[in-house]
Amino acid sequence: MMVEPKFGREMIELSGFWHFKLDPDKKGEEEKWYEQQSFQTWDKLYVPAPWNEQDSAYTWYMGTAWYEREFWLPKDWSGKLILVGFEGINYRAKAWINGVYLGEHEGGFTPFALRAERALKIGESNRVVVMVDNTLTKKTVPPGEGMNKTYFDFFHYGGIYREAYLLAVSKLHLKDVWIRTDLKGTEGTLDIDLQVISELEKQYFCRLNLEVFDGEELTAESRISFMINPNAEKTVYQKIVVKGVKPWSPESPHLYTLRATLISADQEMDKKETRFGIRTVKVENGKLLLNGRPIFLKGCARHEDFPVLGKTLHGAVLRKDYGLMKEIGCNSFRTSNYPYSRSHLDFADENGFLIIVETPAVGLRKGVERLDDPEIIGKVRKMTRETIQRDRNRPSVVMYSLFNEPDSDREEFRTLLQAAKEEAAETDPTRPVTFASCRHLDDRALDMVDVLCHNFYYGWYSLCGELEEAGKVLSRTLDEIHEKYPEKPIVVTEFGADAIAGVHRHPPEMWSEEYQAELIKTYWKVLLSKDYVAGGHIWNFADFRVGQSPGRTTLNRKGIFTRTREPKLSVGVVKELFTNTPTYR
Ligand code: GCB
Repeated sequence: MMVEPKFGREMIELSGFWHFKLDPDKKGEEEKWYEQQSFQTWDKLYVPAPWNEQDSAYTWYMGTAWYEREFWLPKDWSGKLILVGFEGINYRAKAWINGVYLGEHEGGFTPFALRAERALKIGESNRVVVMVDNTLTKKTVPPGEGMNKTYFDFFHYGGIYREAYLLAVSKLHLKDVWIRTDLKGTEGTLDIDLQVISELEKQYFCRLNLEVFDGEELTAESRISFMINPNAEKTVYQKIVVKGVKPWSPESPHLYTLRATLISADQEMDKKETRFGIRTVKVENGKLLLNGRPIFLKGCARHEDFPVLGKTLHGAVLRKDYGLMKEIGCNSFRTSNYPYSRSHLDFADENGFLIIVETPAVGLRKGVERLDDPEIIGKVRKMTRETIQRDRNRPSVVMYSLFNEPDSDREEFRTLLQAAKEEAAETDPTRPVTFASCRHLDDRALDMVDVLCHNFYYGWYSLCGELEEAGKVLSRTLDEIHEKYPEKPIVVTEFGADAIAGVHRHPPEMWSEEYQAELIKTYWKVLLSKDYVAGGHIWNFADFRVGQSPGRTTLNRKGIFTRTREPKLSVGVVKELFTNTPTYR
């Protein structure tokens, strides 16, 4: 699986079997396991995939574990800058190559890359060792106290569960390309920031050739020249106008590619291709507008979860899920409760899905003593930045959700939200921001966001078995929220009921397939009756693994599909509801 489409650079993927060993007493660092020469006594696990479902001995393990593998580095990588990259390690990681410490990263859902050339042997075999620690505390983000005591409702997998790779770039290279788009009539404007890095000892004159491709056809181009100082970083800005634009939309998800070629001393130093779409997203007069038209988000919130693979959604599973979502008429989902993999969102760009990208800031409630604790604020800022930086060029991303169900009825939450908002605005001011609230009328921070997102469970956690009453309370609550904030569209980001596949009751009863289907119908009718509602997401697309508790029957069963994607009764109902709900209204 590619880390970026058409990376255009030299890469070595590190997928495959790695040696693996638990370190419950945390002795590994002191005993310098990273300097060890033989790993024959260690177990073997597949990467990428969490450790939990690869062996029953590891399923409930929380703590430190070690990974090791060897790889060959080709001779022609000499003289380049080399990074070892990890797309996702849950939760904390430290890495060594050939016994040399490279660095660490905290945060289970965002990518990181460490400089490696000082540790590497070119044209030889090399050894990479990674220590992973998935211990939860009240100060991790998300927080928790144990595998069955998470402050969030999904299984706490551990390990290297997204791709790992080595990447070679030249000493003068493009670190990042950021494209903001605007559209007026059929004319598109691209505001492009290109971050150039030089680790050369002399000042260099450079040229950047920018070419915009519509498929194979070159539709616009531009050139910029500049000087870059020795060992410096420079952000170069360029505006490009594209005429006769084919805008990106759910019904026509048209994608363009920007090819940036960096040239110095008549030599091509680097080339980076970035995929983007031209479209606008705005909140105006209480509506969420895509390309100027009020849009209605319909879909199911998701999780990255599948038997054995755990949090690693293999391309074949993603392909199947997108097929199913399209079949039943979805046009949207939220990456609840953390950013999903790049491939997950590549499909969204290609298939016209409207995505609310959520950061990993879930569970900031109950046991967390102070939400304005500087340590928590620091971690939330960093994860917000890393989440947005990765996905800000994607046309599918229409909103950032900065938290899921925080204690937003606590006054201190405003300080935390303010920090996350600042970070989001600095990283990308072009999308509306929100968070998923479960505090509704008691929420003290709704004034601070652009769109109101609410998770409702009337008829499940309250008003048990009382669907008619649940519908009335939902309707009343939505109206009251709307009265307080008439200028903000509302998206119902969660509603649902557990249904154990195969359990049937007439008349419908909680836990039966019929009850789930009836609840969805009841909610949908209410949502469609409010013109200030800009969408609804069923909780959840598929059943997913959770920790052990009396409220869960081994899985969270609110999926309309089972964990292995077999349909429950609701699927037919949802297909009917969604296909009869237009995308624009
Ligand atoms: C919620 C949470 C989600 C849970 C869901 C449930 O409000 O946002 O993480 O899984 O309810 O099923 O209880």
